[in-house]
Amino acid sequence: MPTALITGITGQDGSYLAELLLSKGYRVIGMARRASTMNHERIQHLLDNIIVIQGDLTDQGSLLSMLEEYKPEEVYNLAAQSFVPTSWNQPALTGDVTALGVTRILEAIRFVNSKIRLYQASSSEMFGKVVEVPQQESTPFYPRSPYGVAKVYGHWITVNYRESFNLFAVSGILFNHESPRRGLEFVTRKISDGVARIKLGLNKELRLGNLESRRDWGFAGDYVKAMWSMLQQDAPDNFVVGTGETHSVREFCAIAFGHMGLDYNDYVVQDQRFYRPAEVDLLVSHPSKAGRVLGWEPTVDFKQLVTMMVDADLARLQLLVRN
Ligand code: NAP
Ligand code: F7E
Repeated sequence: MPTALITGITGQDGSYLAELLLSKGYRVIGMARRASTMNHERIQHLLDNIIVIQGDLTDQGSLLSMLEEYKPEEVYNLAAQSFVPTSWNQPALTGDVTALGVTRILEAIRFVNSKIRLYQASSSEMFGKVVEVPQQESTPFYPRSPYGVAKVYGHWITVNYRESFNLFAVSGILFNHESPRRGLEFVTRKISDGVARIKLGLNKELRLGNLESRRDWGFAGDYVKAMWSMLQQDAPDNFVVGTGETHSVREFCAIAFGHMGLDYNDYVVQDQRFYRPAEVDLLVSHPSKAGRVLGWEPTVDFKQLVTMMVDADLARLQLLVRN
């Protein structure tokens, strides 16, 4: 039975990846940081089948000791300060966790067992103010937030340790992926939750920022399959993963409200508070390498993703209202 360690197991992707690895017969170890209240909501249904241990990307010792104790063959580094607006309020913390945290994981692998395979969760935010459309593995980076800058560091230190120390370290450059488990502050989930609340009469409006920015949105459950597949290749590499389609926040709203028989124009209020100091206007992937080498392709299209999220939030809130 192979062992995999997932940092960021309590996050959206951590929960889907844990499910995938369990279904493949892995022993799954999840690293979670200590909090005064439990935040195991996304992995509650898995707790009997996985081992959750305390650790933190800012703490080198915790990373070293977990590799020594659990001896994983694969490490998936999903932990990060991942919310872009927070990266302007807490830029140093974002750099410590999202950038230097990657070096700490790489150092732990180098010292404990350099045969361990590492997946680093890189991001389309690295393309930022895009210099070519669509974006592929060779597209130069132009990050637009402290988060994007930190991810560029994480990407290059991964490549550097691959080249310096011959580690099997891959960088998955994933475009936005969403699900009913997405954090409530990200725009897709904010919209699906907002629509469901308006439908149930719990809210009257939904306040958003820039409706014109465009993203390449896919389903998180599909993307964790690409992560796993990258670690099963003969050699480590970088891969862009996305749908190859781009849609605006406005389009997301139109479908989400439309699905409930509502017109978004009647409810969405644009609010300067949700605009960013520097925006990423347009992201769209060219994922042909992932298709060719990994055999990966998305199974959920944009409309299915939006309606899946709205339906899930409606069902969740209906249950809450009833109780
Ligand atoms: P997420 O839901 O925000 O999860 C982030 C995880 O990191 C959480 O488990 C969080 O723990 C943990 N974490 C934060 N700071 C930590 C620290 N100092 N030490 C240890 N753990 C820490 O993010 P996600 O959407 O699942 O994304 C997973 C990874 O992919 C992230 O690295 C993200 O930047 C990257 N990424 C995401 C997307 C996307 O569209 N989702 C696209 C490209 C790349 P708590 O639960 O305690 O907060
Ligand atoms: O914003 C616009 C906002 O916060 C998407 C993270 O997973 O994906 C995510 O980063 C767009 C932006 O995600 C609101 O200005 C409008 O243009 O959902 P988001 P993100 O910044 O793309 C990448 C790939 C990651 O790696 C990150 O970790 O939506 N937008 N109005 C809004 N965004 C938010 N959050 N809230 C609004 O009210």
